[in-house]
Amino acid sequence: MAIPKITAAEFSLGVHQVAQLPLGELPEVAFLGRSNVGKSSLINVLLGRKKLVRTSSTPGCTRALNFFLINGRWHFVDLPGYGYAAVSRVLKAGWGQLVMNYLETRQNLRAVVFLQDGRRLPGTEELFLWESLTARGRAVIPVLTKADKLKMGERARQLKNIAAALAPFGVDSGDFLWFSALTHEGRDRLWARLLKCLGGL
Ligand SMILES: Nc1nc2c(ncn2[C@@H]2O[C@H](COP(=O)(O)OP(=O)(O)OP(=O)(O)O)[C@@H](O)[C@H]2O)c(=O)[nH]1
Ligand SMILES: [Mg+2]
Repeated sequence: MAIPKITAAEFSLGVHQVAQLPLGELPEVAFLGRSNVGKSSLINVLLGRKKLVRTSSTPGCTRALNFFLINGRWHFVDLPGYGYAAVSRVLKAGWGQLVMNYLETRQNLRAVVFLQDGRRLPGTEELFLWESLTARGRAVIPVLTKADKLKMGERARQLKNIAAALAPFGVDSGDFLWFSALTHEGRDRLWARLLKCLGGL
């Protein structure tokens, strides 16, 4: 499948409270994952923009729910990462509540791209989030990031272990996409999955 031509991609707003969530019917996809997993980098690759979304080697770079308007018809939502130092218990803290509320109740949300570092195994936060998302019937697209850091043998082993940990949530090893922001591996397949959820080109 062809990837869409991105004619316009712009930051539209940063949401710090539920009341600031944009009104309107635009379908959106959100990018969820541990801090530093590569959410912002992945969005830049999908959009073919080097620096639309700020990336950083300092975890916790993205603090608000950042909405980007794409081709005037979709929102991509870069969520704040969880799992670093002082906010590792996010799921209860202020902005953790905002993210959970958003994930659980947002009508416009068509799919959640759930990123997991391909070198790690799902931790408590991931299991908690998978549980909440699947309980709400959310469409989740599991992506394994930093694929360029793993050899083929390691990938196979990691995939098997990650899929086994997430099997209780109905995830199958065939559902995962490997992705690399360096080589762009996985970009086209991820677009195909996104377009299915967003209703095509
Ligand atoms: N090798 C490699 N490095 C990557 C990849 N994706 C992201 N990185 C690096 O990982 C670091 C974090 O990337 P970000 O995209 O800022 O991560 P994030 O998930 O948005 O982090 P927060 O905003 O803190 O939640 C940066 O140094 C990136 O250059 C990848 O596919 N391969
Ligand atoms: Mg980020």
